Amino acid sequence: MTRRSSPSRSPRRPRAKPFAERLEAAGQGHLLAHLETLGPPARKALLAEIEALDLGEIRDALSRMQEGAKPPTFEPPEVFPLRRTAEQEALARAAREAGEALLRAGKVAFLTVAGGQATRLRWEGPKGCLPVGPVSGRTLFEIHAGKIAGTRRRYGGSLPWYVMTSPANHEATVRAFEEKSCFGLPKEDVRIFPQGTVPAVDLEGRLLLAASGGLVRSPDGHGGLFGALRSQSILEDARRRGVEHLSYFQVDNPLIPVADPLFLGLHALRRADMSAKFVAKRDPAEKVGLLVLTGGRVGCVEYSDLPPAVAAERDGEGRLRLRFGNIACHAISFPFAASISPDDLPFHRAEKAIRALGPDGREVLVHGVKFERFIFDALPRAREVVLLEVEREEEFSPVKNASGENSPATAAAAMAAQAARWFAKAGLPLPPPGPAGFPPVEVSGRFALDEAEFLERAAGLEIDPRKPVFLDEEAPWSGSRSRS
Ligand code: UD2
Repeated sequence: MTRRSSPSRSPRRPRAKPFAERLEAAGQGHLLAHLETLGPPARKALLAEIEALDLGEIRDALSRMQEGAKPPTFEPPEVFPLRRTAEQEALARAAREAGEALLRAGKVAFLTVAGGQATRLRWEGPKGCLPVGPVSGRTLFEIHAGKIAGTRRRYGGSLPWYVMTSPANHEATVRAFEEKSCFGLPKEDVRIFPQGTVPAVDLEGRLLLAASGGLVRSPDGHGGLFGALRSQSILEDARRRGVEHLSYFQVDNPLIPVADPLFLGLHALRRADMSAKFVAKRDPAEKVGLLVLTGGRVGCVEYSDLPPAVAAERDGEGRLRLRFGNIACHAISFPFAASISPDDLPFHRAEKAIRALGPDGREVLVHGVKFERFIFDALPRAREVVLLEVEREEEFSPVKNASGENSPATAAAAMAAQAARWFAKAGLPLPPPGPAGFPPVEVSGRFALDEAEFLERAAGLEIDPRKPVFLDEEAPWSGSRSRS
């Protein structure tokens, strides 16, 4: 919602009358009275903020969304499944090799979205600073950093990590990285950059004023990524480094492999623009977006936009007809990322109680609308898309809520369960389950990125099952480390 063009605008302050008229015409007349109450510096700042907006676009975004378009139809898309034919297995082998070659050649960058407001989590700091390691107590950022270090060690090269924050958690995120020396990664290969913001409005589309001065604004959603990649010169950095594919994942999922050679290879061999991973949806009510075919294009439909009767439909084999749960992990080719401009993605609205100044100038809770763009709305723009099915217990355990389902506790349990499966495969003894109900074992990405690497490295390991075990750093690691 920023002005794209500024036809014959004077660099000086706008003349009062046309500006006032423009505000009135855009339904923003209430701002005029407020401007009158401000001292010169605050007035100047607010004027500049309003001038930078495309007021018509705000009104359009609101009304477009209120129109209620004809409900679309959703079909199952073509996917690369877990149960594979011999032909698909052969393709998977070739793809894994192609993905590994890309990583070895330094043609991949890690891309994490870690902005947004962790309201559901009741957590003050950045979501990435949540401790979830079942034994180590490591944070989401540290866990991802460990896997990135493991990937760099395995494939060599200086694969960069781009981390998108929101203005509200940017400083805290930078501090968290600095305090731990970028978690052992070379500073020059880590770029932390903030996403943009969008003004919030009341239900009539009037801009809201913040008590701290200026307009109430909120992060522009993970779809704001494409704009931020440009404006924060991340595309430039990636181009300079020869990056061809972005391995995108969200900070809230500690199980996600940060750069999966199979996924990257399938994506590259198919010359796909943007690809996505999915897990089989558990039941019709599970709150997960669905990858579907709609209007002949692959897209993602939010669970809240899917009528319950459609969500419950079964196919001939008794499976959910639409079962392709989006785990928000994408491979994005560089030219495609560079081709998407922020305005290519629609705004979604979220109605919320928003703190803003009331007509009497005091702060109140206003029933209003925040706007967000979603990364998966870029999928229908992709000419080719690979949809790869993965095992939920190996790759998906997001942290969305403070407790219960999809919480730090379930993510810690999922990490420990994964480690326990690998231990069992390797014939290693397991400590008995602790008070949280799972055996206290954890494997850092620095030690092993997947089961195959774990089995290689675990050979000859001596484990003391009387203590919690955290396997990290150098391999082969002889011994175990306790949480303390
Ligand atoms: C998202 C998907 C959902 C499913 C699920 C998988 C949407 C609307 N829904 O659920 O379909 O795939 O993820 O986990 O996306 N973020 C930003 N900037 C923002 C907003 C969010 O960086 O302005 C980051 C945030 O830090 C987090 C991620 O995006 O890592 C997911 O955001 P969310 O938790 O709001 O998404 P959610 O739970 O609606």
